[in-house]
Amino acid sequence: MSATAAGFRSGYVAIVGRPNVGKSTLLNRLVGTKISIVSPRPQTTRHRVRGILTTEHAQLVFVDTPGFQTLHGGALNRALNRSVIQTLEDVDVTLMVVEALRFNAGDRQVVGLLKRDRPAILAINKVDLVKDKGLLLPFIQQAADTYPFAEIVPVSAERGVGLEDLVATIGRYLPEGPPLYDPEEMTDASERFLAAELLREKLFRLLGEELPYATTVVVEEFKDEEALKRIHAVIYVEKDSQKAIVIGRKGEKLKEIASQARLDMERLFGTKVFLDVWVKVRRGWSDDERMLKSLGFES
Ligand SMILES: Nc1nc2c(ncn2[C@@H]2O[C@H](COP(=O)(O)OP(=O)(O)OP(=O)(O)O)[C@@H](O)[C@H]2O)c(=O)[nH]1
Ligand SMILES: [Mg+2]
Repeated sequence: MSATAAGFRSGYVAIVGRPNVGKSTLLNRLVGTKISIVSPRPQTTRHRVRGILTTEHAQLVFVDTPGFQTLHGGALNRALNRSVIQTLEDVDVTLMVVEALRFNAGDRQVVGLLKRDRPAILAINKVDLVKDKGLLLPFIQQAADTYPFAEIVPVSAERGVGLEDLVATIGRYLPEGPPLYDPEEMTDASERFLAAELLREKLFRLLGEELPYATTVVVEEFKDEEALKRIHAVIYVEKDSQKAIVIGRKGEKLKEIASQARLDMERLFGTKVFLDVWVKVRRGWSDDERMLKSLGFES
């Protein structure tokens, strides 16, 4: 197998950054499949999601992380931030993501988390939004003055610009070694986890204001049947009034949420899906360490 040839490199790469800079979009684009959910709202990602990219020369195991933020308190946000900090300890290379021409206090906080004992590469994302490309060079210079990044690479995760260069660059900083995962694999996440996430993504995309932040999803049953997968999921909310909004008039909202999620699941799994979704109230779930644990969040 050529993958174990001399000079092959492999390792873990943490994708970190403040919320909404495009970390999950980048992971999906790098791996070539949607394994991490994406929405226009900050703080969409709540779990570490691993995506595997195997090339002729290297295997990069990306770990997508929640956007690091300190504006909101609460047990959930503390748990998310802890998981970012833990991930940084566990990886070989850090890939920090920022938005082109923006380097704000949130980005500086993330810089403060970087470990000086291992390489950090900066991806400047969303360059497709920069009309005057002449502004990029001074921005790169400014970023370089902020931290001793090993490399700085401009990209557009959405358009797929600069990604080959990024992959080759990261590869050079990984230790030599055989692949850590089967080269055919794209993620180690279970279908059950991915199903819960796809449903959660629809909550982020279809519910207004603060509501997505008051919701979480648990898949209670995931059954492989002959020609279909049977999935039973529960959307947890904080209060009765939120439950009514998620369900909507005559159940229309919930129907839309479930039907979009089902289509995504069918696309990802390549089979028919029967999806049954219930909405339940669990008062204060997002600010209760014990409840978070029972809902599948790492402590
Ligand atoms: N124009 C443009 N938009 C992008 C690009 N990459 C991501 N986006 C958009 O930015 C928004 C946030 O993307 P995500 O991938 O969810 O960002 P994230 O950093 O994972 O966010 P959190 O998980 O909330 O921390 C979405 O609306 C994406 O479509 C890009 O290269 N160009
Ligand atoms: Mg994300």
